Amino acid sequence: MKRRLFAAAIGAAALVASGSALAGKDLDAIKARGAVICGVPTGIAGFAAADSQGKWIGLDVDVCRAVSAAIFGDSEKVKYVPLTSQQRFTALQSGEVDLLSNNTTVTLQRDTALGLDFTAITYYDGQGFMVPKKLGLKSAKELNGATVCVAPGTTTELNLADYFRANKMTFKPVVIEKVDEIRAAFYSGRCDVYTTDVSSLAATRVANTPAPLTPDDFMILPEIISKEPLGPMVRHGDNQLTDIIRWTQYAMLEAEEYGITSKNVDEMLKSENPTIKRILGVTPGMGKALGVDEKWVYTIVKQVGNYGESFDRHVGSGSLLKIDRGVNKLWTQGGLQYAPPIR
Ligand SMILES: N[C@@H](CCC(=O)N[C@@H](CS)C(=O)NCC(=O)O)C(=O)O
Repeated sequence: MKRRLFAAAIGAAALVASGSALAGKDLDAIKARGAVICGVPTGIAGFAAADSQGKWIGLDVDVCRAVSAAIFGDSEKVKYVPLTSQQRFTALQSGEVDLLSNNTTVTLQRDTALGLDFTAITYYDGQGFMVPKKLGLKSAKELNGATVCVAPGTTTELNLADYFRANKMTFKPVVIEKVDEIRAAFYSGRCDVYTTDVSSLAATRVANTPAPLTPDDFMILPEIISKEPLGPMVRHGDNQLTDIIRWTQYAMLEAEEYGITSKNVDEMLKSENPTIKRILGVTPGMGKALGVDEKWVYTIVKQVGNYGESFDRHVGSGSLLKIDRGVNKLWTQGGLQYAPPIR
């Protein structure tokens, strides 16, 4: 009996010790500072771009806002740091930002070799090619010998080389770090082709085509040459912060799945559905488990919206981009967006 008690005491001590080791310094620093510092792209319409008042808007921005809502009960406690693809990992490693919400593709090497972790996939993307229609191309297989604009430090660069090699074609890369300068090079005709994630190509075509050219002068070729699952990244070592960011994404998906929107979330507090009661904290427990307020999902949905609302508003049917939800539909509608249960 005595021995069993002793073993139980050691077990409890180990739990406490590991608990405090896992609730790490990054979350503490965020709380002490009173703001989340979020690394975002320098400007991709619909995903992360500052408006004329300097307010950051977009699907990637909503990830930061939702994390802020979960931690502070207020989606506006965010500082945005615009980063190029080349700068992003160093900025996170050095502690300049707390997280990246920066159209970053999950890959094995990034997850293992950088001292960084991915949380959840916020957008399933793929790499494509944009060309002027006047070139009269129908397929990426016709790009032999093309001059291709591409950003450094990206999966894009690697896939581009693989694709051309696999198809026995050659290309001349024009590698430019700043997205503004890539666009300028492409639109001035310095490159025949611009390659990156198709979401960014769609955004660039709609929002950045300089007059007198129009978006209709350009097309995205049909081939999608890679998988680009995009998601937020954090540093290794603060598992509680990682959990909060991961479950913030799942919360936005769960809310959509259960029909909870920014418009009806107050009504939904009265729902008899046990799952909805748990999600919204009417039945407590989930917030405590995550180390945030029980109303965390309520606050995220009220202030930011569910995933579908955010998608439609910024990049989908309610936006200029009009990107089809495609594989980013919920799994219940034939898509890949699937959140584990909040329970
Ligand atoms: N998803 C790819 C490509 C990411 C990428 O190239 N992002 C660029 C342009 S779409 C970017 O965010 N640039 C930020 C900027 O320069 O504003 C990756 O993770 O390597």
